Amino acid sequence: MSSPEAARRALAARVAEVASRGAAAHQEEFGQLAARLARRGVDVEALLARLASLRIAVPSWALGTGGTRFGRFPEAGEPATLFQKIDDVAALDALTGANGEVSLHIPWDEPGDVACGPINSNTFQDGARPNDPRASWKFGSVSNAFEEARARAVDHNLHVVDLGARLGSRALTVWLPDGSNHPGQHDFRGALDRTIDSLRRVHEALPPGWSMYTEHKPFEPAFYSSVNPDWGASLLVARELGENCRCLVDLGHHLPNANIEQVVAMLLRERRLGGFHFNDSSYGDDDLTAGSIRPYRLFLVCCELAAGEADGLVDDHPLDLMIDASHNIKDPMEDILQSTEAILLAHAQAFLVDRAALRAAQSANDAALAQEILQDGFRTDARPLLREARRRKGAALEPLRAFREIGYRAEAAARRGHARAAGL
Ligand code: RM4
Ligand code: MN
Ligand code: MN
Repeated sequence: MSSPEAARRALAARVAEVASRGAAAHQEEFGQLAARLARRGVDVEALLARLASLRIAVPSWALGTGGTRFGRFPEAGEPATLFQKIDDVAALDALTGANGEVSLHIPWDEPGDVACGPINSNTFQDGARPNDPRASWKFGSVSNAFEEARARAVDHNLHVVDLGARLGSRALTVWLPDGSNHPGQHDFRGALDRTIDSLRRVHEALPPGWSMYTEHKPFEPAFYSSVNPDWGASLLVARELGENCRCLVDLGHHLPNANIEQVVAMLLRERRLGGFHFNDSSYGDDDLTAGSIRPYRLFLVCCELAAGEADGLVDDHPLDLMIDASHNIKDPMEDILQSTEAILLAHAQAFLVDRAALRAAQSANDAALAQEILQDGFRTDARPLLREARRRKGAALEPLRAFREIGYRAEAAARRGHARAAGL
């Protein structure tokens, strides 16, 4: 049997072989775009280097088919263990050159030995004490009225930090299920006080160099109120906890028509933006492929990131970019490849916006020109830049097509059968 190292080398060789077939067509398209951009004064090499440096972490919980409360339809060949998930992440990275990091969810993916990005605690399920009224998380975790339930939630987060520290992670993402289902059920102020008090104990125990990210969400699983419902509350919590706490923006965690790009701008201004969970949605926390419903909004978010970066607002803390999607009917890896492509493309288009010209138009109150400048970036087909950045890394020109051509899933199905791992 071949070693994992040999398997990875074989995979890279197959990816390279597929890429070589499209090389001539790519060179022609890239050459034309690069020449056009250079004439406009774009430093194409610098842009390629910036694109090549983007890292999009893969959530361990998204490597298997998710589903809804109505049912799940898992495919053969899905990973059954964390090690198989890590193999899938390595394959995604071989294809995109941008997915080298995994974001683990504890206890779903309590690992052996892997390198990881931000690590996630889980107080929304309670396998340990579900029916113990003083200790269960049924009525909340860090905000619970009972001290014992809160203490368990704090301990769980400390355990996750401890694991993360051993794995080389540098950040804890805290998304809380805490909230209420019925008006009057919660003392809003008391619940927030208890939340801050509990999270302070976690924040104070963070190892040096670590960050904590608070992830807001307006509803679900609680349907009347959430303890951290929006960016304002998230910022408030982060400020009260201290300088190592920042806010994480999950694009699906906003009420309809919320101006998420403005939220991003505000958090950047406060230097409290920690990172993203990228996905897309029509209705709520749909967890659909990034950029599949509102690609223009994704672009506008990336424009704020590009502007914040240019203005030095992320110098002290690079942003953690992650996917948080769920795959009900698609092959999970194919969906992650599509999300990764959409996120990279939106970044590339945002980097292409002539920011000096945009600022001049804004200063002159020229709304029409400002819009033209912005949309010029969005309307540029920047895909040849992504392909070139990948080509230079030995990754695939077209990751999704290559994924199919190398027959990754069929081979995984032959090896793994129909078992599947725990998770969403
Ligand atoms: C939540 C939130 C968290 C994710 C869980 C599974 O809605 O988005 O980030 O960890 O779902
Ligand atoms: Mn999320
Ligand atoms: Mn979510």
